[in-house]
Amino acid sequence: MFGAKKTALITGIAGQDGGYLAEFLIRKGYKVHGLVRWDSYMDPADGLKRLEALGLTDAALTLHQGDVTDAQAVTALIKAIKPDEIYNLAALSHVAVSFKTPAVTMEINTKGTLAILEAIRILDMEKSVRMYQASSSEMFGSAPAPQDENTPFQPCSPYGVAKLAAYWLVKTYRDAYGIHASNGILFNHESPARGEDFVTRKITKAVAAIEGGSREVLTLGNLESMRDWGHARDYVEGMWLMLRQEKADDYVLATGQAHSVREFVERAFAQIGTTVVWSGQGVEETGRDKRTGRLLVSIDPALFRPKEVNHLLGNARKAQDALNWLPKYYFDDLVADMVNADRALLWREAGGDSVWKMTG
Ligand code: G4F
Repeated sequence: MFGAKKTALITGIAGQDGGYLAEFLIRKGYKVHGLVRWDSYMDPADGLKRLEALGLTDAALTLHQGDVTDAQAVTALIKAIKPDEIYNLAALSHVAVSFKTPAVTMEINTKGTLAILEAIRILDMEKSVRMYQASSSEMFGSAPAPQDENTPFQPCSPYGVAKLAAYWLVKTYRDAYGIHASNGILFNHESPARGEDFVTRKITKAVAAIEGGSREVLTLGNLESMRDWGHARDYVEGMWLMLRQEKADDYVLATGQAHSVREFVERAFAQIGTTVVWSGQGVEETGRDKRTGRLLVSIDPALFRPKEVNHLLGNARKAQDALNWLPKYYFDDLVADMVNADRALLWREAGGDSVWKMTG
């Protein structure tokens, strides 16, 4: 497809999207470099497990230990590897955690982005590199659904505010210095590689464990929030497509369908043949197995956030028209993929196997 091999740098390569994007780019013939934070590097069994699971070992890509908040080191790395494309996926990505660590969230999510933009400018790489910035639908916050590129942002969390500041930095550097930098405003995207502290994976892991008998009850917070959930595999392709455009721009990626956390729970249990019936109100609400009456779901007030984003529903029309991007996975396929992957994981663990193929 290309003459010379293209070089890409992915920050946050150890995360869900980082792994899928690295796999995608390697298949496209790229030489991939990844920036990995010290704690992922020091505990490779845990920190690099997604890359290992995708079969992405050191032979397939080059990992660099570092941190996006270290501006000098980021500049030195970009100078050394001279990437054609930079995908900035490094972030503190858990919204609830951002309420507990707001300053760290701003450091990583905003100043980390600034470090990359400044490196491009300082190194005079404005015309030689293209940048993708992982912006987020969380920036829409309490803006009424559906949301698209023209919806005014109303962030509701330190995470959303930090991502919005980074979004504006990207636009500002694009306009001021002519840098080819695009914001992907991605709605929630999940997969079997999703972290277990996000609600979808928490649910699918618990459903598999309840089915397998190793767990009793799933405990959740707000069941009513609506999210537009897609599959991470579809979304990394969208990131790459944004950098194929002659002009940098900002794009929403979403499925155009929203479901509540409650519906996700129901669909996930349906995947193992269980119907959930609900009773009670608020924190007293419970979900039980319709057939046996067994308690399956309870509510913990500690899992509610200081401020909630109630309804995210994306309109990805612009990406469809300009990038020819359409998701392949919708809600039912996504839930099925995640529950089945967690069932398989449990089987392998029960058989003494680790799902993550470790290489010494
Ligand atoms: O899975 P979540 O933690 O994802 P959230 O907050 O929507 O953020 C994700 O999507 C954003 C895109 O819009 C990304 F930018 C961000 O990095 C991240 O990937 O929570 C989803 C919903 C929330 O309303 C939350 O209050 O689920 C609700 N929820 C209910 N019980 C729970 C739980 N969330 C978590 N994490 N854990 C619970 O027990």
